[in-house]
Amino acid sequence: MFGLAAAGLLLAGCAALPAADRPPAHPAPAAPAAPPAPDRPDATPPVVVNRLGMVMQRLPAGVFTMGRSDDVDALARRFPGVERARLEELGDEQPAHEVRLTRPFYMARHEVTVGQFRAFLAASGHVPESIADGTGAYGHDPSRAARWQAGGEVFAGRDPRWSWADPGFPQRDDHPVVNVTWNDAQAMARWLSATEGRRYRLPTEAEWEYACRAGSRGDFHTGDGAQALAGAANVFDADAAPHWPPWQAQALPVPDGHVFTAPVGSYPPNAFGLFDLHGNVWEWTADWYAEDAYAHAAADDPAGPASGRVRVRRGGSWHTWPVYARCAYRNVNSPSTRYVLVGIRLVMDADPPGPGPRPAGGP
Ligand SMILES: [Ca+2]
Ligand SMILES: [Ca+2]
Repeated sequence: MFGLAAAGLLLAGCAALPAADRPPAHPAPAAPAAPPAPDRPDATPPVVVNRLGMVMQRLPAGVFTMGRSDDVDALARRFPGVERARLEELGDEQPAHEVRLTRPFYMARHEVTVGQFRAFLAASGHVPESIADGTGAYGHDPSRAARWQAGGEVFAGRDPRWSWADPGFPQRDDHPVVNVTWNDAQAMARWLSATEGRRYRLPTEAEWEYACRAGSRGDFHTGDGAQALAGAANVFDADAAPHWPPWQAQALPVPDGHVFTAPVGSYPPNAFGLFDLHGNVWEWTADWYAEDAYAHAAADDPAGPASGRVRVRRGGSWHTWPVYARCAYRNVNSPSTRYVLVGIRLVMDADPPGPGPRPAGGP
């Protein structure tokens, strides 16, 4: 019945159209095939490499389940060494909910490297926040690590002796940059947007988790439980544990080859072709944090709360326990935080650029 009625309405609608808008009474002859346009580059190629050498990987639009689907008991079975009270604090990962990202977008295959950040500073004149405000950053002080007991500050700082260029452990140009603030990330995205003619920005939380999962549903893109990270990520591991003995029980039980940061791309990529979403350095996202954000999130392209005090970072780091390197885990910092575990990964809009570059992100 409904179908017939709807068809009648459609026919009535057709009849009312002005002649120019009516469907043709007979099939129109096929239009000649449009000639190829060799002078117009594809606006959305699979990969774009920018002037800093960042390889931007095109990710498809899609639907995924954001957040953790199961309860604390199930999580405790997968992470038996973690105190129950810690697992019970993870309510902000729920409720799991379906999210639709309606547009394709590009994400950098790798975290921003030390070399890329240095090139950005040289070309843009940007002064990193830790230097501009004179308070410095954090660093690894081996003598402090030896005295450290769980509960205190693990790293030394803030101190002007530490910065993005020196976090107190060796880093080459292909290591991920650390001690960079959310505001530094915004500045980098703004500069790239202005110079590349494409809109660069930080990923939303939803985009980050979608990218991390790459179609998987478990704790990690490689599966469930800490063991799934063996050979797959740089986290707090068997080689790092002797440097921070109180955390020994939480370490990945096998060596991952790196006590501190690893060169980006040292482990296999996920199904989207992205590296190091788990571990190496935490990655800033665009979103303000709210503990109950998922209860109020839009189903399409959620962008987090309209305001807040702290921004979300994701993915864990070289010093992070496996349980906190899961795709679903959410952590936060103020936008001016600089730390030895926190870095940057940028995304780029796939939409064809408009008449001029648009501003990147919020304030
Ligand atoms: Ca490690
Ligand atoms: Ca990472």
